[in-house]
Amino acid sequence: MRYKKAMETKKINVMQKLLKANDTIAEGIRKDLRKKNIFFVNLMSSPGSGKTTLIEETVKKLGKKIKIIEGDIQTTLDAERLQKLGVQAYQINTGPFGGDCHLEASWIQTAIDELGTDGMELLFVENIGNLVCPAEFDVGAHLNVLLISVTEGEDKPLKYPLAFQVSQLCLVTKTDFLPLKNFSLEKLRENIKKVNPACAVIEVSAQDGKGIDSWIAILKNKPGMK
Ligand SMILES: Nc1nc2c(ncn2[C@@H]2O[C@H](COP(=O)(O)OP(=O)(O)O)[C@@H](O)[C@H]2O)c(=O)[nH]1
Ligand SMILES: [Mg+2]
Repeated sequence: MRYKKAMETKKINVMQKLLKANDTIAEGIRKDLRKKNIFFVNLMSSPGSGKTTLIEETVKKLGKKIKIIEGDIQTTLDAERLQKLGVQAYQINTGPFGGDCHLEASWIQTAIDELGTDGMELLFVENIGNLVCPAEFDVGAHLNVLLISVTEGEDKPLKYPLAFQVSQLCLVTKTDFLPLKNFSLEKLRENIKKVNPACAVIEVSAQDGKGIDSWIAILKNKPGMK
């Protein structure tokens, strides 16, 4: 029993050290990109909420000054989707290294070094699809954005509060599905407010273009960078 407790304490210490080291690297990334006037946005969501699609729509509007770091356990599919639009995208796969479900700041630094910062005005990280682990690791972004699609249910902010608490903006995606769904936007907004009253919320649809102009305006305004 005492041995188990000692092991647990050791585990907590290691995790705290790991997170502290990660935070230091993340802060360095944030400062360095701010100096270079590069706005860094971290997109988090469940798999399939529309992260890559939103980046595609953003690239179509803002062009090639965008670079992207893609996080997935396996495949280079998302990086390939974006490269087709003529932008630089760097794929990180965690599968060969144990299948981590988050990205760490040191990996982001390596990816930035590989991409180079010349000509870059906006950097996206598409984090690994889930509402748990990415919220625990600061990647050095100026803005954390949480996407939640209308097909996921209004209860997710209550079930996965940390993901909503570390985000300054929540995008409710796939609103074109609303007429087909038994889903209350009001209830979702209420639940987001319960866990993070400061989180801004906008509704978007890549299908019919709803909210995309507001999203682009937010990116141009660079909240969190100044
Ligand atoms: N109807 C609808 N489908 C969408 C929208 N955004 C994304 N999708 C679809 O949802 C699926 C998952 O999108 P994807 O961008 O790959 O999600 P990711 O896993 O978060 O990167 C794809 O089939 C997209 O075409 C949207 O606004 N409306
Ligand atoms: Mg994707």
